[in-house]
Amino acid sequence: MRGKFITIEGTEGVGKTTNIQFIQNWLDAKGLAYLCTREPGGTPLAEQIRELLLARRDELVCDTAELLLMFAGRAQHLHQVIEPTLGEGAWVLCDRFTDATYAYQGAGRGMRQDLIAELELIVQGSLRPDLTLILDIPVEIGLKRASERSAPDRFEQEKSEFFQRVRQGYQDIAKNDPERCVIIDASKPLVDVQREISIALEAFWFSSEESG
Ligand code: T5A
Repeated sequence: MRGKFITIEGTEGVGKTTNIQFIQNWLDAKGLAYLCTREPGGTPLAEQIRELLLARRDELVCDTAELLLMFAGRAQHLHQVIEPTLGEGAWVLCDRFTDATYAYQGAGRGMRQDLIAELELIVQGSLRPDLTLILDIPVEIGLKRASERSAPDRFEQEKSEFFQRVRQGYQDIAKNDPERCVIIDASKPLVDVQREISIALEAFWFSSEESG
């Protein structure tokens, strides 16, 4: 049986990395084989693309180049890692995926949604995540958390308005796909955030078992 594909999303500093460890503990407790990965990245080539994308530079990166680099890394990641792992029956837990492209390049940069959908079809075919946890916090709190942790990368240099649009983009994604997406209030203390994540995971597990 094919494995399940879980993604975790949200704006900057929302707590994805922190909560991935918690999700891994849940997967371990269920005795599931899984692979934890991230985007951009996940293979040597895609990690190099990640470096290209995140590096601060004097040259202005054009929106189309940014979009195509995201999907170039994703194509490699899917081909080399995600598809084979799911095919072997293991689960995949991925820190960001195509929802990030709709939120950042679509809602944030203003690139056309139908263009992103076309690339999504070329690169992914019908593959979509089975469950997406969207961690949500006011932009300023996330940026503050992120800045306390490390120096800003190229995306984190953007203005607050950019991240407001990205946040709205994620909320729209969740509204349009409520079966797959669960919004988690990540402004709460970690223990409360993880309780909400746990409820979402158990509900997903129950419905997966039900559907065989
Ligand atoms: N991108 C990506 C696109 O534009 N398009 C795409 O298609 C894709 C895939 C890199 C960038 O790429 C862009 C989006 C990104 O800008 P990334 O590495 O996932 O993606 O970047 P970040 O969102 O910047 O990830 P971070 O690692 O910065 O943030 P996290 O993982 O969300 O946050 P985390 O866990 O490191 O937490 C930040 C701090 O907050 C604390 C933590 O201890 C940590 O110090 N914290 C809390 N504090 C209080 N209460 C809580 N509940 C807390 N939870 C965490």
